[in-house]
Amino acid sequence: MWGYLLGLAGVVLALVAAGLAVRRASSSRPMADGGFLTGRGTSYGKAFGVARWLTTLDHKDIGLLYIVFGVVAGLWGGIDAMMIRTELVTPPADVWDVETYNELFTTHGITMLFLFVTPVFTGIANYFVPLLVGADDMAFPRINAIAFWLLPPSLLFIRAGLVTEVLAKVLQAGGLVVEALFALEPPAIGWTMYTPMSIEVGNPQVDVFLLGLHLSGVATTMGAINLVVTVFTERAEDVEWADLDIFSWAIVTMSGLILFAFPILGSTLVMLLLDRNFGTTFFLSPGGGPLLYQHLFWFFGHPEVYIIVLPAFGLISLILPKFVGRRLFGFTFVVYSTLAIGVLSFGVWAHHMFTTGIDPRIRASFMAVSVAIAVPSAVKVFNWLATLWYGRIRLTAPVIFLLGGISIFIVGGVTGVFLASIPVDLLVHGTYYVVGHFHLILMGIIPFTMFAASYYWFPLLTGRMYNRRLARVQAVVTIVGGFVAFLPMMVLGMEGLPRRYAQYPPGFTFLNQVSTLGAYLIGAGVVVWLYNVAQSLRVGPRVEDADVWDLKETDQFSREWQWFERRLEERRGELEGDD
Ligand code: HEM
Ligand SMILES: [Cu+2]
Repeated sequence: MWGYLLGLAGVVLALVAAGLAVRRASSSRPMADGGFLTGRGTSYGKAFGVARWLTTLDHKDIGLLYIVFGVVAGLWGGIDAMMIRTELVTPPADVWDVETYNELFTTHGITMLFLFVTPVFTGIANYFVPLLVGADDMAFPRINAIAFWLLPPSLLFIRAGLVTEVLAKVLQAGGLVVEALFALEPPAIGWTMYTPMSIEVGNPQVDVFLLGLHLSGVATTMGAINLVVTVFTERAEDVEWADLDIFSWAIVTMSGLILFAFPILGSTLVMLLLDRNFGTTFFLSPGGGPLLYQHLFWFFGHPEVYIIVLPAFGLISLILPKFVGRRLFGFTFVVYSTLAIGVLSFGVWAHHMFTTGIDPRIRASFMAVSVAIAVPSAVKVFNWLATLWYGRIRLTAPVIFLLGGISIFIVGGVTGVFLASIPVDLLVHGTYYVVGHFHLILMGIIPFTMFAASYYWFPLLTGRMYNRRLARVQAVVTIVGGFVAFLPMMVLGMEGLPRRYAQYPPGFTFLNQVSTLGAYLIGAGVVVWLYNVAQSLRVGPRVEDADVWDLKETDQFSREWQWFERRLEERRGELEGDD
């Protein structure tokens, strides 16, 4: 088992090293300072084709790699979600068996949080933060590449169970039986990996999974350090802190949270691995017990929630004003509320533990902070609404997505305040109410702002325009799907349906079917998005004028668009030169 793992890790490292060596060899400009990019411009010699993507150090290329990787992982996690909801169409566990169901919600949760959201936002940050702050590239281009290339192996480790099973069956069909490949089954321990279950489960894939998760944490931390250093040290001279755009503020705060939260996750995972394999008792009763695990996990886990929503808030605050023709209302308040959320998010972890029997006095103070953290979130909502007020709203696809996202966020946020109140939590803990609440927020705000950003920046990213009508249709379908999928869950939860069950009493059938219908609508929306992106990449009309959204009119033609304009002009110059 361990030999197999070490071998795999060795291959991965060798590939990364080889990639960097090729990169170094093909780089026409030696970097004597060990990879710290100085001087202007990043137009050092680029390789072509596949080699270019494998060896690139350009923040824009790496940003795109992150985004593509995250989308692929998100599709995989989304398929899990569709499979979960398909199972729940009928009361008995008849579509997939109970074990498969448990594996599905485990891999769905983990994949969405660690391999979809974080990489996509890191990718957007990689592409745009340097442009927005006027930096030539990220502070450490090489670390940037390494951080990205750790992700594909961590995805494989985390999801190895399914991959190895398919591989094993293919080999078996060819007459070759590899026992080791059959030994790995997808983990079924929930994304929170609560002890003692996660320690006692024999499945060796759990160890591979924990290592993969650890690896993704290392990658995320490296990326975060790079983003913080970039904003602090690589800003152009004319970009003071007061001029820093709202998205970069959000990214700096997110990265700061990562630096404090992910090391805790890493340590916890190592302790878990030690308990599983080397007889330690960190999380067994003679040692710290399962409660210690939960404290450590949620000390990481709650900030993680904000790690993934802060960039979404940042994108809303950045994009919304562009289509309203007004500056963001109360810019400084939005910045301060971002920072406040960042700090407070470390003080609320025990609201995930209200029902574990911790001291009621401690519990009450966690309730107070949990309710208090709603204030800076509400500040943001009020600022968005004030921005919309008196604005000339243009109903483009990005705006429809943002409006849908804000509305869903309001519902999800308000239901969260109830959840933060101990008496309510005692009632609905572990029910579908919780699933409904966090999906309204996670689904409503994260993919929605990603879709909005993908349309808003599509011309800049690809030089082409997308199909606007199709995009608006997609926005409406996805928003409707979001409400239809997750509002019924709130009701199911209040009626007492527990989460994580593959089967349920027939009385809950109707609402479950409605919820599944909503999920399929979201799935259809994603397919439409993929189609639109693929088609527009091929045949979308070329963008000639960088001011696609008439931003000059309202004095919001920000740095990334100015960069795009320069680039279009350079292209044009080159073309004319050719004639
Ligand atoms: C079409 C979209 C989605 C659907 C239909 C969906 C559906 C579900 C369902 C039915 C569960 C299982 C609940 C249970 O039995 O406890 C679940 C769990 C979960 N989902 Fe989603 N989901 C979607 C999108 C997302 C997104 C975008 C994220 C994160 C950004 C996410 C994160 C999670 C997490 C963390 C869990 C917890 C797993 C657990 O209970 O251990 N989901 N989802
Ligand atoms: Cu929390």
